[in-house]
Amino acid sequence: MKGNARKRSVDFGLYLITDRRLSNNALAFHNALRDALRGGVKAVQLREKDLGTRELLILAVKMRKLTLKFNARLFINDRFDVALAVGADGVHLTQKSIPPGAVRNVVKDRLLIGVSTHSLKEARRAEREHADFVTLGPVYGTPSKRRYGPPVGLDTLKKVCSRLTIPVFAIGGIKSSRIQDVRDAGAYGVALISEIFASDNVKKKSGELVSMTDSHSHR
Ligand code: TZP
Repeated sequence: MKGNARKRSVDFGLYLITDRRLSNNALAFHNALRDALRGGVKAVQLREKDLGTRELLILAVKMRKLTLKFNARLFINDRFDVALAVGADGVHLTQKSIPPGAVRNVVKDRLLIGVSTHSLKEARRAEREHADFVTLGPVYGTPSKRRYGPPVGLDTLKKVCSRLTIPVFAIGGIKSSRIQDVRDAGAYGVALISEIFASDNVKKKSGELVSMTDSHSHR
């Protein structure tokens, strides 16, 4: 295949999402991310919604360098243009983004497409529109409940997992202690922020989570 047009696969079970505000400063954020990668994290989504385009691009370039060092996948939230510009592996779309089908028409196989969903209806639509995977949640209540809406619960997770053929990642309030339950519900993997970024030992916590979710690992 030519250039970037190689087939990519969802070869990770743990999907780390950034929130740089959980770190004290830019250096602490960089170090936390590096520790997560050292701990074995193989997929990271840059999700910093308050950044302007240029700031986002600068941070994305740094993250691309860092993730490549660890052979980890990089996704950019919402912005497929930024994802293409920095050579990321994928874009992660929200329900307000350009829909996955339209993004797919532009990017072809150059990017994996993940989509945030909150119901069976949204998840099925994402699958129909050629998403490679979805996140479904919040499964559990999170402190940030106001931002993410009420929890959908394990029953909805189970239903969505049984009706979709693409991978479903459980998101929202995911902690080590809940991984068995979401995997039992059929989740392909988990997506999370605070369990890693708010941990006082990011590398150790990452290693623990990777070992609980690594059946799709590409290492
Ligand atoms: N979407 C649904 S819940 C959520 C997002 C981005 C936040 C997940 O954060 P945490 O800290 O892992 O609960």
